[in-house]
Amino acid sequence: MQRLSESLHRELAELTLTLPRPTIDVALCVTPPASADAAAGADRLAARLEALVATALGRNGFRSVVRLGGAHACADPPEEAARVAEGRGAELLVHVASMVQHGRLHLEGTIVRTDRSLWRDLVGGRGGAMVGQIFASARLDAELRFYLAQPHPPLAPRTQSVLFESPGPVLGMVAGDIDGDDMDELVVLRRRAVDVLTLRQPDRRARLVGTLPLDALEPAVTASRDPVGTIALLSGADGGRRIALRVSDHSVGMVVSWDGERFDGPEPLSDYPIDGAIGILCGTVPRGRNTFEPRVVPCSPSPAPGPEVGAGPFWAVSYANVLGPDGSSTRSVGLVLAEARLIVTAAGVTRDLGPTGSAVWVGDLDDDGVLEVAHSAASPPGDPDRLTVTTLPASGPQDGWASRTIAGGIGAIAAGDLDGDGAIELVFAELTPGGSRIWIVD
Ligand SMILES: [Ca+2]
Ligand SMILES: [Ca+2]
Ligand SMILES: [Ca+2]
Repeated sequence: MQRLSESLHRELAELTLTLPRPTIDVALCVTPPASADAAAGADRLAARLEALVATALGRNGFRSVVRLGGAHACADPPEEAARVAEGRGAELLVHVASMVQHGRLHLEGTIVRTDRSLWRDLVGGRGGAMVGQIFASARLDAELRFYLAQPHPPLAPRTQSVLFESPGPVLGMVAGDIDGDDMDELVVLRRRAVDVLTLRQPDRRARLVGTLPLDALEPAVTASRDPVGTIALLSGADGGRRIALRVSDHSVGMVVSWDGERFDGPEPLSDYPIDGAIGILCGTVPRGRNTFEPRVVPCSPSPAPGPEVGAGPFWAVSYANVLGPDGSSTRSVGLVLAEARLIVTAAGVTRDLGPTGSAVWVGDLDDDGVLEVAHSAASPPGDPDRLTVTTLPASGPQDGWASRTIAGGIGAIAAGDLDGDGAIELVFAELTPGGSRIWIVD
């Protein structure tokens, strides 16, 4: 819902630029998706979407928003509803249809004028004519699935296959929509480059669509050192996402962006970026070490202290805001301590999940509002490894599933809806003698 709200706000902000004056009275009607008709949630969803659009209209200076109230008032064609809207004193009608397709909720709004004289005098023509359109779309998260009575994707995967062979060791991976096309990309950090991969229908083959060489920008870590590297997505107020990364203690951190065709940047960033979802947080590595100090800090130039993440140095950390069916958000942290124990804090409760490898990811894999923790095995570096997923409801850890055992160690884990079907895929990088093998479980 938050995503939809931000998306609507941006669309309406553009639309207001084209209006003769922004402070006008509008009427609003929203039709729930046909798939919600059978569910008890259809009316609640329509009311929720109306509230969402009304908030976005209010934020954009529309003077008063009259809700026409439910599907019966949102008649097709919009000319009918425009007459009702005019009777309620509105100059414009925002007529929104919603539909569920490929695991996403789409909103399509037509903005039509009524026959109120002032508006007609300004732009001419008859009531019912379209003056603008708005579009918004969001993946079905736990909240939308609850309202729409849509089933959750299965948690346990059916297949495990190689997605991509990457040259050199992978230091970190993140998945997210970095170019704003509503599809998640996979961003892979190597010692000397960062790659953008896409996985698109219909063939669902991984495609390397961009590579930014890092050698030209900064000296990369020498092969003899144990590399330390981190990568995080920073979410901006405009809904855009930038990539923050650092490959070694010999380099500096940087922020770059990707527009779908090329990289832009870099801007410098202090320390090692480790999270951009709950705040732009950095970790620090003392010189000569390869574990992080126990405190994370807001990335430079902000001077404020950050949250404590644990009692001692750590290998890796993963943050998530898990959305519940009621729209509430719960912060979760997964932490791999230097002594190789996995510590997870969710809803204010901290649990020790026992021995672990150095790779960790936390989040809601199946959009049911309950946290999952994915981590590598507590095996010595270079030994065979496997990925384990544990579900962590308030009552305590529950067994999830484990991947097939692979020959090399797992260096990084990421998750996102890479193929655009609405369900999240989990990917992990296996370090091999010649480079890295990126696996996908689906
Ligand atoms: Ca994208
Ligand atoms: Ca879950
Ligand atoms: Ca998917």
